[in-house]
Amino acid sequence: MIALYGHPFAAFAWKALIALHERGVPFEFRQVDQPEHGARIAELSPTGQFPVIVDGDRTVVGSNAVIDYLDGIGDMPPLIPADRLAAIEARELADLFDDYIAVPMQRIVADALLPDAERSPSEVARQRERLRRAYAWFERRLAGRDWATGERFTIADVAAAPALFYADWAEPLGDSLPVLTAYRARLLARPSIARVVDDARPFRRYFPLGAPHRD
Ligand SMILES: N[C@@H](CCC(=O)N[C@@H](CS)C(=O)NCC(=O)O)C(=O)O
Repeated sequence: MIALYGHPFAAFAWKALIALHERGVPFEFRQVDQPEHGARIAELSPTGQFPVIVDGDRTVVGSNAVIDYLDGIGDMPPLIPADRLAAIEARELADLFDDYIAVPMQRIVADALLPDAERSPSEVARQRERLRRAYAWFERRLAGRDWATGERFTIADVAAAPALFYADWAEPLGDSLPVLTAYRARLLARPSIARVVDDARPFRRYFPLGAPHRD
C-alpha cells in the first residue's frame, strides 16, 4: 500500500491528500510529527519537507510529482490532462498557485511563528504585496471558468485549494475579488477538498494569525 508522509494541516501535503481522495487510492498516512516518521522524512526528502510518498521500492518527493505519479494508479481521469497543451496549462497554473500564492502565504505564516525579535515586518509587507498582485492576476485569468483551466478539475485546482484556503486567512481576499472568492468556495465544496479541510480542523489552533471560523 502507498504510504504518504505529511501532516493534515500542511498546505503542500493537502495536494497529495486531495489527489489520493480524488482517485480513491488507499494509503497509509504517516504523520511526520510522530518521531519515527519525522526521522524517515528527514532521510527521504532533501530538506525534510513533505509530502513524500513511498510505493514499494519507489519514493516520490514533492507534491506535483506525487500527483503525477498517482495519475498512473486507478482508472479515474488523470489530474494532468493527456493532451499536451492542456497539460502544460494545468502544470503552469499549478506552479503559479504554488509559487505565487502558497509560498508567500507560507512566508507570512512562518514570520508570525518567530520570536518578536526575529520577525521582519518589511518582508511580510513584501509578501502581502506579492499575494495581492497574484490575486489580481488570477482574478483576470480565472474569469468565466469553473475550474482553473476550464471545465475539468486538474492538478491546477489541487494546487489552488490549499494555496487559496490558507492565503485567505493570511491576507484576506476581501470584497474586490469576486471571481477568486467564488472559485475558492467551489474548491471547498468539492468532496475531496472538504475532507482535507475537515481532517485539518483539530489543528487550527496552531495557525498563528488567528483562524477564521467561517470555513
Ligand atoms: N515544493 C514542495 C514544497 C513542500 C513544502 O513546503 N512542505 C511544507 C509543508 S506544507 C513543509 O515540509 N514544511 C516543513 C518544513 O519546511 O520543515 C512541494 O511541492 O512539495
